[in-house]
Amino acid sequence: MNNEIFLTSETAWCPGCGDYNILDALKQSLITLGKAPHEVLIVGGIGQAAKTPQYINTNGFCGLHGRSLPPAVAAKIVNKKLTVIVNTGEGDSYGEGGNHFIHNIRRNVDITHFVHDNQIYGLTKGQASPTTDIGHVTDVQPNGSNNIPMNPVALAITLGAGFVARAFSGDKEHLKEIMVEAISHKGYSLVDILQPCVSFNKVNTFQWYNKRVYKLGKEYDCSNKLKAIEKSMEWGDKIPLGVLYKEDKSDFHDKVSFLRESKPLVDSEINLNKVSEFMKDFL
Ligand SMILES: Cc1ncc(C[n+]2csc(CCOP(=O)(O)OP(=O)(O)O)c2C)c(N)n1
Ligand code: SF4
Ligand SMILES: [Mg+2]
Repeated sequence: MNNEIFLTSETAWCPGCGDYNILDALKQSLITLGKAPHEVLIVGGIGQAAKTPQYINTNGFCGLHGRSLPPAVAAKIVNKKLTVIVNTGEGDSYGEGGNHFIHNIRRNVDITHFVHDNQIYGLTKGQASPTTDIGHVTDVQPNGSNNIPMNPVALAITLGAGFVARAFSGDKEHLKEIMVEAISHKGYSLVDILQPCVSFNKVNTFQWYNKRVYKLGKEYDCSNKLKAIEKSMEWGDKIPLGVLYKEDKSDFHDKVSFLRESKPLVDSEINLNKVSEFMKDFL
């Protein structure tokens, strides 16, 4: 299988945008895992990152802003054979979709969540997002953002997520390795991907991240939750990249016996007599 299999048309992203490497790494990780296009569903909400389903030749779904996780969860529940991957922005994931983010971690449905975190609302031209640092000046925050930025990786670990990682779109090979590991993980997996927006975020540039990011070494124990929380709090002069926390645990299908034992809906036989009987209740 080669890269061609996941090729699609041109994108509407700006030249130099950090989203390109994420799309490339996503395609390469699917090839590494031997996935065929029909076995994969990519889901987005609304935003620049959320356009990803339109730029890759797999099944795709774009929902509403902040509502990328519910359709992804629904698709996985009715078809456990499908590899379901959400690709969307940090505004979509942690802002308007914040409630879904929190409760989805608690449910632990086996989906992968790649957040293109550019610390800005890209599509709507540069307003502060949930991860914008304090003091960051934008057109609508002329005195600098004064809200405390969210720390999605620390939040996910404390909520009980079984796979939490951080990657950087400027290091495509490392990003691909993390993506492969995240997709292979059973249960919800989060990868917060630092993604420069070259048009509307003039602070958090490729150079800004390059100066700060470093990879977690072999000595780092990603099964130690307290250490992982401590590591996930690191931000500023030093930003760790890699799998911060990993734990095998029961996923949603394991916990619901009907789902565990039944076939995907698409492979189930449909008894039209029973459907007609059921429909009579609505007449
Ligand atoms: C329900 C709803 N609320 C708000 C918007 C406006 N809106 C569209 S994209 C967006 C923010 C996008 O930021 P992010 O999710 O970080 O994605 P990016 O464009 O940065 O990749 C907003 C607020 C919308 N389209 N629909
Ligand atoms: S506005 Fe920013 S996030 Fe959107 S395509 Fe351009 S560089 Fe990328
Ligand atoms: Mg954004």
